[in-house]
Amino acid sequence: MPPGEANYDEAKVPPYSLPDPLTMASGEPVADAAAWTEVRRPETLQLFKTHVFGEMPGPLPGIRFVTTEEGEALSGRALRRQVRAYFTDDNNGPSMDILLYRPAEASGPVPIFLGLNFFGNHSIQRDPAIHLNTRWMRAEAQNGIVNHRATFNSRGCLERRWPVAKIIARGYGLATMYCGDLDPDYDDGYHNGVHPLFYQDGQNQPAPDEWGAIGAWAWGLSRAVDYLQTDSDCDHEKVAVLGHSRLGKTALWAGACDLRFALVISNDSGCGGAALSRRRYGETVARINHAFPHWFCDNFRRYNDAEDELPVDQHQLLALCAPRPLYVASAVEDRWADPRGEFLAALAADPVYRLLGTDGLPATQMPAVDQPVMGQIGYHIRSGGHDLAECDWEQYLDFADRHLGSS
Ligand code: GTR
Repeated sequence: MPPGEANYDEAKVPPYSLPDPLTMASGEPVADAAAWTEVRRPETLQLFKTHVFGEMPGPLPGIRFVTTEEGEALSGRALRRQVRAYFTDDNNGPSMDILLYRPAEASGPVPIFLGLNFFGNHSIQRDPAIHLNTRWMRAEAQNGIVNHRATFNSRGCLERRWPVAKIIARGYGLATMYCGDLDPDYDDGYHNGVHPLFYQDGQNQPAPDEWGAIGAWAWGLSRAVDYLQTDSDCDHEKVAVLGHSRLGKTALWAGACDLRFALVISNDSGCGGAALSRRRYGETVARINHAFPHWFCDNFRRYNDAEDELPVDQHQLLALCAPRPLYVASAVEDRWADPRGEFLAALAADPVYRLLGTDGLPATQMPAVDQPVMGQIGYHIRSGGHDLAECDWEQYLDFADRHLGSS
C-alpha cells in the first residue's frame, strides 16, 4: 500500500492473532472470576497504562467545587446547575466547568449520562444562561469559533449531538464538560491543561509511560464523578460515561480506570478506542500518533506500523469494563473508524463478560445496519456517517433503562 493511503479493503487486512484476554502473562489460563479480578484485570490495565494511554494521577487533594449558576431550563421541564471545579486554590488557575441538567419533576436522585464535549458547554444547547467558554478551541468557523475562541454564534452549534429534552423526558440527568478545560486539543508539549499540576521538580513533560491528552480528559471525567458524589440530586452509583470519537476513546479509558462508572458507551471511537489495532483498517496506530502526537503516551509510538508487537489490543480495553454494561456503536460511512474492527473487538471482549457471569454480546455475526443488539454488551452500526446522532442516543437510553433503570 502506498504510504499515506488508508486501507479500506477487507482483503488487505493482514492476518493477525489477538492476545487472549483470558490468558495471564504467566501463560496460565484465567479460570474464574477471581483470577480475572485479582490478576488478569490489573495486569491488563497496567499494559494499557504503560503502552497506550499512560499512567494517570489520582485526584488533587485541593479540588473545590463551586456552584456558579442554577435555574430552570426547557420551559421548566429541566433544572440546570453549573459547577466550577477549581483544581488549585488559585481561582485563575486550571478549572473545569460542569453543566448539569436534570428532570425538574424528579423526586429523588437521578441516573446521569456524563460526557465531554468538543466546543464548550454552551455548544450543547441554545440556552443563554450557559457560561460561554473562553478557553482555546479548534478553529471551526461553522461552529462559531474565531481565532480559537468561542463567539456567540457557537451557542448551540452541536445541539444535534445532545438531545437534552429527550434525555430529561426519559428520567435521566446529563452532565457535560469541555475537554479543553482539561487539556486543549493541540500538541503544545503539555504546558497548558492539567498536566503541569502533577510535574515533579524539574519535570516539564510527561514521561513516556505517562498520560497524554486522552488521559487528562479521562481524569476530568473522574473528577466529575467526584463532584456527582457530593450532589444529592444525582445518583452517583448510576453514572453512564459516554463519548464520541476521540472523546469515545476517552470514555472507554475512563471506564477502564474508574470503576465508579456504572455503564460505558463508545460512539464511533475507532482507532485507539473500540477498533482493533491489528486490523490496520482505516486509521492506524502510525497515522493517529502522527496526526495527534499528544493523545496517547509516547510509548504508544513504538507500535507505529508494528501493531502485532503491542502486548494488548483494543478488545482488552473493552474487557476492562466487564462486567459493567458496555455499548459500542459504529456508523456505516465511518470507515476511518473501522466499524467491523469495533464489532470484532466487542465480540472478542465477550468471553470476559461471560466468565463474569453475564450474557456478553448476544451476536456472533455483525448485525445488519440499524439493527441494534443488546445484552450486557450492546452494539449497533447505524446508517450515516461519523457523528453522535439522536438515534444513537435512543439506543443508549434503552440500554440504560435496561441496566440502570431511569430512577
Ligand atoms: C479524527 C481522528 C479520529 C477521531 C476523530 C474525532 O481526525 O483521526 O481518531 O478521533 O478525529 O475525534 O473526531
